[in-house]
Amino acid sequence: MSSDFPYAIEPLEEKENDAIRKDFTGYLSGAVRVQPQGYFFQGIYRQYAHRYYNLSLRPTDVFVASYPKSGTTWTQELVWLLIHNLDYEGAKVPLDDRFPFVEADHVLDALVFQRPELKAKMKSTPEPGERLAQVTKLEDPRCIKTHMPFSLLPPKILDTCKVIYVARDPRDVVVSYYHHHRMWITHGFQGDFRAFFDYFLKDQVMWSPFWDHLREAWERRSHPNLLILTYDQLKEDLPAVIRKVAGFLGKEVSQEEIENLTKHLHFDSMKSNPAVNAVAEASTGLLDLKEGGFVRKGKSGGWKDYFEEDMKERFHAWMAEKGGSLPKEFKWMK
Ligand code: PPS
Repeated sequence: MSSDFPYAIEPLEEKENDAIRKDFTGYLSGAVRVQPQGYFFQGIYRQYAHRYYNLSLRPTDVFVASYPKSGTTWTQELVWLLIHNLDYEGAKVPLDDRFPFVEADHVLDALVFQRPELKAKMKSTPEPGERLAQVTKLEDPRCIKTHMPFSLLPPKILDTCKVIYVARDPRDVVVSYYHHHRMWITHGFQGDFRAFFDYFLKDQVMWSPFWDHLREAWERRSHPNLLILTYDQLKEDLPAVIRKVAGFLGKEVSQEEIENLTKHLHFDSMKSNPAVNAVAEASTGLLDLKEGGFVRKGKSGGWKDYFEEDMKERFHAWMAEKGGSLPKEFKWMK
């Protein structure tokens, strides 16, 4: 703990770390937890924690924040287009360059700098801190993606800039996150879905615990600079979400513009759009577009094809115990 980062970062038990290093071949620096909530990260996070927490903010910044696999990319594309007055030509640039992921460095470093055999496979190798530097160099208005919970972001974030937080049913999140962990060599997950499910329920995956992450956003929901959306809302009525986000960002959109944007953001068009479906990242060697690709199935309720009976019960008990009133607020538990 230091004055520029107020939380303790503790390593996991050595036995737990050994299992994690074996099952997640990208996690060479092992894993740590940030107390008091126990947020789980690769050990390399130690080098970045204070830099994320003290990120210099601008009043024109717009953040899209989420627990991973909650509809971040979908929301980013929507937000970027609204902010840039529906510049579809400009939106052909890879999303990651237009709307960088501020904490990407701490996912990349372990792989690139400690595993020479993987480095050899990469077509280009990011430098440490490169992604954070990219964010600091962006012109206004900056669009920034983060998976950090509020407590690990700059404390003044909501008093300074706008944040759109998107949340998704954790049962769909765990399925999507499983495929994600198998696709990205930065995670390199070796196990099957059941094994990943166990890690998820133990909060031993990056950016967990899920419920604390969501609760931190929910507690701030009345702040005028925070808008909370859900993946289900985007699925059920995208034009209504576009109107809501436009209002939040102070943008006017006509009916025709809403219709065109709805078409652009449709699952089929996102799936075939190389600027948003991680083709650029795949070309560097960082991920292998297997497992159905980055824009994969795009379903609500797809978890039903993955969960066996005992898993349904365990997940339900976990939601009831850890989620408190949240699963009901979000209509994820009947
Ligand atoms: S990440 O890696 O955390 O930023 O991933 P994230 O973007 O949050 O989530 C990826 C999931 O969102 C789905 N997706 C969409 N669903 C419906 N319509 C559209 N347009 C869309 N774009 C992305 C994507 O397919 C991932 O979900 P799964 O369940 O894996 O398909």
